[in-house]
Amino acid sequence: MTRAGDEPSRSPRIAGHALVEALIAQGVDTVFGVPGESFLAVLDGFHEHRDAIRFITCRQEGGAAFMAEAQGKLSGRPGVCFVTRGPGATNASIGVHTAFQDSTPLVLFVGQVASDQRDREAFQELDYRQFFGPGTLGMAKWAAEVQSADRLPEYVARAFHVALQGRPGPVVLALPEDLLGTPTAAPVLPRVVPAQAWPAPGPLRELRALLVAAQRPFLIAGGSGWDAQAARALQRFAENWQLPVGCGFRFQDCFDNRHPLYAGDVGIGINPKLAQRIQAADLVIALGVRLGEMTTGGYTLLQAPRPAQKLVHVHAGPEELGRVYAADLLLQASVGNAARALESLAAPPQLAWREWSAAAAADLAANRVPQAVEPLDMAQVMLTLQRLVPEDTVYTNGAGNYSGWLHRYVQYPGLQHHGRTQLAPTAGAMGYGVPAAVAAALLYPQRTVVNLAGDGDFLMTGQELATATGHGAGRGAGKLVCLVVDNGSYGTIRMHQERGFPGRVSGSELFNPDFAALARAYGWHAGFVDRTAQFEPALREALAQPGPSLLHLKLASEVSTSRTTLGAIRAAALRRA
Ligand SMILES: Cc1ncc(C[n+]2csc(CCOP(=O)(O)OP(=O)(O)O)c2C)c(N)n1
Repeated sequence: MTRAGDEPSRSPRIAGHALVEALIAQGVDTVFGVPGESFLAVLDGFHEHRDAIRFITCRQEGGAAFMAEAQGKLSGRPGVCFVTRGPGATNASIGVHTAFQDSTPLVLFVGQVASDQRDREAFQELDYRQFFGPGTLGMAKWAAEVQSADRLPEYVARAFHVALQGRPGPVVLALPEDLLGTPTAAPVLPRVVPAQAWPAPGPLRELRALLVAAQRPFLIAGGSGWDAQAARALQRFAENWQLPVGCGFRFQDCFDNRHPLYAGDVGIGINPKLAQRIQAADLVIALGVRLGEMTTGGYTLLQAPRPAQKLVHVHAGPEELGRVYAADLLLQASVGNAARALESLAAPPQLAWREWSAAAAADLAANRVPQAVEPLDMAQVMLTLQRLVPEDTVYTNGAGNYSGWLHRYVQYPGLQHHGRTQLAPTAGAMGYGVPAAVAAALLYPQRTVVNLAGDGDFLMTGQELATATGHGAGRGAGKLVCLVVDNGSYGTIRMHQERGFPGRVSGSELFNPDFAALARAYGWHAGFVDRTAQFEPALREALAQPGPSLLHLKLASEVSTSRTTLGAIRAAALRRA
């Protein structure tokens, strides 16, 4: 929509405006970014169309790219981020890498030097095709530089197709500065509907035969591309066949964690009983999930490259099928189409593994019983948290041992109920949780959003608290709460040090600010908690605020993970030495 008013209007239409119109045609109503003089014509397009689309100004491009990544996860459509050339693009690269490893659709637009300055190493010049790939393993699926103003809609449409089709992921489009100011009459193209592969009947019959012959099957679900219908179909498939279901690392919301067939999360800090069960399975069906290092316990739950179990891998990306494992059956299909096809597979009246599935559920229940920890018990904190916040709360985190409490004790509802409720980086990118929470709060103001961050993790992107305040995040019906777990160290690294170099602390200690005072300086409500009993009243007070809140949780530095202490890790390492 073009706004008429007392401002000078631009005529003729320039490519920077055409780009914003192309985004609106794709259904984008919010983009995240940090401005640069390289894309002023696009910023002017956002001004022109401000009734239809908003530009959320962030404080660092890493934060902006994480916000767009979270947008991609939550909406299932590409998140959109705008950054300037060289320094802006390199800052944003963490979000591109995270989107790649999480298979999240994302389009990063980067201002580029003017065409007549290319290849001179002009100011902040970078070759984005070299920097982002796709030859660079694990960055962009496609990186391109728009070649003409009239072809801009073609590039945008292709970017959306590439981001969404097959294994979803990030795309980078560089925008030469001169091109953005060039007039163009190119029409916008329609909203992209991704092409999706269906599983063929023959392999489905084979899959059914493998299931019928199994004694101890196990299903691991995960990856991107899930929607409510797919999650419902997965649940019915699991119910029809009474299959125990684990969720791949940080895809914990694709199966309802409260369901009797849920067996736990298959990731870092896995329940040892669950790891044993997967190793003892005679058939593993991996649905939608990559068989990456975290989901395979470092390629030990399934021995690489030839697992002891029979393996069926279903994935939308042909490049994932057979990447590591010599599977017994490979199906290339989108997760939605695959789940619907699996749901229609008729199960025999007698199933050999009912006790096996019940035992998996019992192991999970036992794993959720906390051991008492003094003076601040993070397990109780998680249980209290989930009791007090609404069921559709979105939980976010970055990387660090602290996230283990979230994954172990919070029960994510299946995404058929409230869409995605877990925003967490498979790539283990520290600093993800705060921007992801800010994005979720801005995109869904009626939803409560809780970020759990480590003290190391939090300060990587903590400046985005200002973005939240500036754009009114957490001021709607939903609350925005950040919980900072302060153990005075990069605790995960300290843990690894104690395992490999016991007692020799090096480079892992932290000086911390007063997190509550810092949050107040950003206009947030803040509180401090160092005992379990203080948490419930502090959280109630936070949830009663009209705006966002931060609670500084001071943890004893001796507490290392949800299962053990530094002292115990050190003692075990010394015994081994
Ligand atoms: C951006 C980034 N830098 C470094 C690392 C390596 N790393 C993984 S966990 C971790 C420490 C996390 O510390 P903190 O957030 O305090 O959580 P804790 O482990 O103490 O619970 C580090 C440095 C990483 N994963 N991501």
